[in-house]
Amino acid sequence: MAERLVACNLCEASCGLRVDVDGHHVSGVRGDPDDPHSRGHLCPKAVGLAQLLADPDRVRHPLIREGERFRRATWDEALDRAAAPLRELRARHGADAVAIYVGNPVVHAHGSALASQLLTMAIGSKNRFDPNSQDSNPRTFACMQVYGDPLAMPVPDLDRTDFLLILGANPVVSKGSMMVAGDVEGRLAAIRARGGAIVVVDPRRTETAKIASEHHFIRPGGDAALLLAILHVVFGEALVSAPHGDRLAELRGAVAAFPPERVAPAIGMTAPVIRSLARRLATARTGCVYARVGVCQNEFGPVASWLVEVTNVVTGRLGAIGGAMFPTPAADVATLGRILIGNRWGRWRSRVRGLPEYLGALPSATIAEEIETPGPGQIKALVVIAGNPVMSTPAGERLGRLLPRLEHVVAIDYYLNETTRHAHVLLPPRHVFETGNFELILHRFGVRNGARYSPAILATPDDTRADWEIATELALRLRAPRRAHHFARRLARDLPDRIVDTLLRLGPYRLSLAALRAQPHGVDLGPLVPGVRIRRGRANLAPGVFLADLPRLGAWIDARAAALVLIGRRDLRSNNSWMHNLAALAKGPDRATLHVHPDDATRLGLVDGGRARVRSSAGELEAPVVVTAEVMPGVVSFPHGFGHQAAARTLAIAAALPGASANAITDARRVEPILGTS
Ligand SMILES: Nc1nc2c(c(=O)[nH]1)N[C@H]1C(S)=C(S)[C@@H](COP(=O)(O)OP(=O)(O)OC[C@H]3O[C@@H](n4cnc5c(=O)[nH]c(N)nc54)[C@H](O)[C@@H]3O)O[C@H]1N2
Ligand SMILES: Nc1nc2c(c(=O)[nH]1)N[C@H]1C(S)=C(S)[C@@H](COP(=O)(O)OP(=O)(O)OC[C@H]3O[C@@H](n4cnc5c(=O)[nH]c(N)nc54)[C@H](O)[C@@H]3O)O[C@H]1N2
Ligand code: SF4
Ligand SMILES: [Mo]
Repeated sequence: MAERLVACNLCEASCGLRVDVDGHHVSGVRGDPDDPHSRGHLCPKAVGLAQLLADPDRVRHPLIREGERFRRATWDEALDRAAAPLRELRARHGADAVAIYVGNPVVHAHGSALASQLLTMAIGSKNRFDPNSQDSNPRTFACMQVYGDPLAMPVPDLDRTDFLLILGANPVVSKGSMMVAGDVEGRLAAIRARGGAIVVVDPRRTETAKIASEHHFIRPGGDAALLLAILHVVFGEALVSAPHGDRLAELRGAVAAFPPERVAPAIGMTAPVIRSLARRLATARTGCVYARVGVCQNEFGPVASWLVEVTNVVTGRLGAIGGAMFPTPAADVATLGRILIGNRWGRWRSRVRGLPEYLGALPSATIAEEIETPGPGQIKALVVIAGNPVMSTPAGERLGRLLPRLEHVVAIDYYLNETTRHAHVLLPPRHVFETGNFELILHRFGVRNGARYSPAILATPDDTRADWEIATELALRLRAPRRAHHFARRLARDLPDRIVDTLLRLGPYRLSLAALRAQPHGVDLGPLVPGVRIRRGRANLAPGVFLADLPRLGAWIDARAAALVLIGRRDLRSNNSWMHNLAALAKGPDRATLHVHPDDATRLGLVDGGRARVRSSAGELEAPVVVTAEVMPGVVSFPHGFGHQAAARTLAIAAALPGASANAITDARRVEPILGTS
């Protein structure tokens, strides 16, 4: 048995692990106290990551569909069978007939991230989808508008801030999002230990709220309104300090219509609380607003995300110690992103509903209708890499019913999940312990600068291949003449590592992959450096696209809607729709429960431990009820990613778990108007 050092890549925390390896078998997983970033921290999912190696349901060789069944195939046969119909459909119906969905896990591995981009380019379709339209699009869009680049994203300087306002994020469970912080709970606890304050604003009293100094409920979707009211106070009380902001006067004019007294009743807060928040935020020695998924996944996500940036800028926190600071990554992915994807919005629109492209992708809310609606450009085939859109996109259940109608589906995934079970060809990737990894994208969001190369620690006994290799082989079959394959293959081999090596060498610390390999615990590159590293050095505080959406927000505020609103809930032993097939994470009480406030329970005749029927404009599900004052009145909470019964034949443990899919009742028609975020 030997101890190996490797990083977990399931979430942004990137915990350094010590793994006991016995041949192909992992017998133990511990946190690595010598990892300067994660400091020995880990969560139960690390054990799940090890169990993934041994999961009997994980696919270990290529599969080809024969009627209702799959049979084992060689890689050559499977790749040919994957590519030929894609070429044929493209020739017959045009490139847009082949759609591609790129799932969340590719963000966490440099080889997979580049693989997904290579496949996207090889397919060349306008119908490219990813989960960002349920996730981060409003955030990156706000950064693009305000700072000029979607990845020019300031992160909270957690280790030095005195006042942290957290909106719509639950880092104690999620471990941080677009905020890469090992041992995030320890870093948050340290804020209070040194006399600082954490204020959480969330419709649920979350695990993070419980370790904060203060928690306030907010009506879902209310953050944009709250921030306008905060800015109203900041301007009104002359607390502005915006050395890096342009168009301050327009911003001042825009917020004038949103005093706390107008906003408060609509968002379930009070004007004195809003005023106090504004004053403390603006006058704390150091301070920062941090917002994530809860602020994006609602009808005002883009405006709210813009106002988060603006609030940090006008309170003088941008690029300041303890404020919202720009990391200095060792290898910067932003340039690569500009070249490969282009920082654009609205280059094309979805065929049926006319929703805009953003960063090369259309909103996932349009997939089903693009499959369903006949005519030129209709989707006939789908390639899925590392995703499960049936579980993760709005109207996912409807998508599940449509997939069998497609002429061809190719999936690159460990599992035959609710989506990939409809594949005609399944191409299984390697486990991260078998491939080596550099967190290329995440270092853009580090609360401290650092870098780490995580080597392959196991030789695979399976007939699997790395995502990059699979993508290369598919791309060759889609685009290159046979005689060029041998040469192109050689050119592509190790290309992801070579790209990372080049970026490291060009980077500010003049590192290299070899230098990182020599530092197996990872290297700490110091605290964030003050300064505003954005184009022109100025922030545009008043982009027209957001100002134009304010009347809609004003109408929402004045309407004071009262309908029950559904929000999500993440769980420590769950990772979106997957990792539910692993004993270490599947055990324990049912998590797919509906949290209901006691007042609502009484009104609706619901009892703790009973069942509720939840109906939306899109569908219906049934869930066990937990009556709890931890959600605010008028709000119910239900997690996504559960309800695996449809995959009973291929996900034995997950399918035995109770639960229903939240995305059976999210309505694909209900998106915000700027980006089409669900
Ligand atoms: N254990 C675990 N960790 C994960 C994941 C997982 O599934 N499980 N998923 C990973 C992924 S893909 C992501 S993107 C990140 C997300 O990371 P976070 O953004 O930290 O994740 P959430 O826990 O969804 O936090 C969102 C919070 O917003 C609140 N909320 C909902 N609507 C509103 C609103 O309108 N306003 C406000 N202010 N709050 C609102 C919710 O109650 C919730 O507490 O987590 C990552 N980490
Ligand atoms: N209602 C509701 N819906 C949501 C959310 C919500 O809060 N509420 N959250 C949204 C968010 S933030 C996200 S990010 C999405 C996630 O949505 P998706 O990305 O569509 O789905 P995941 O559940 O992450 O599934 C990932 C799949 O990738 C496979 N996989 C894992 N690692 C690898 C790998 O290295 N290579 C390959 N090829 N495959 C791999 C897994 O087996 C799994 O099948 O869900 C979104 N959907
Ligand atoms: S917090 Fe858990 S899932 Fe995230 S990197 Fe650490 S061990 Fe992995
Ligand atoms: Mo996400």
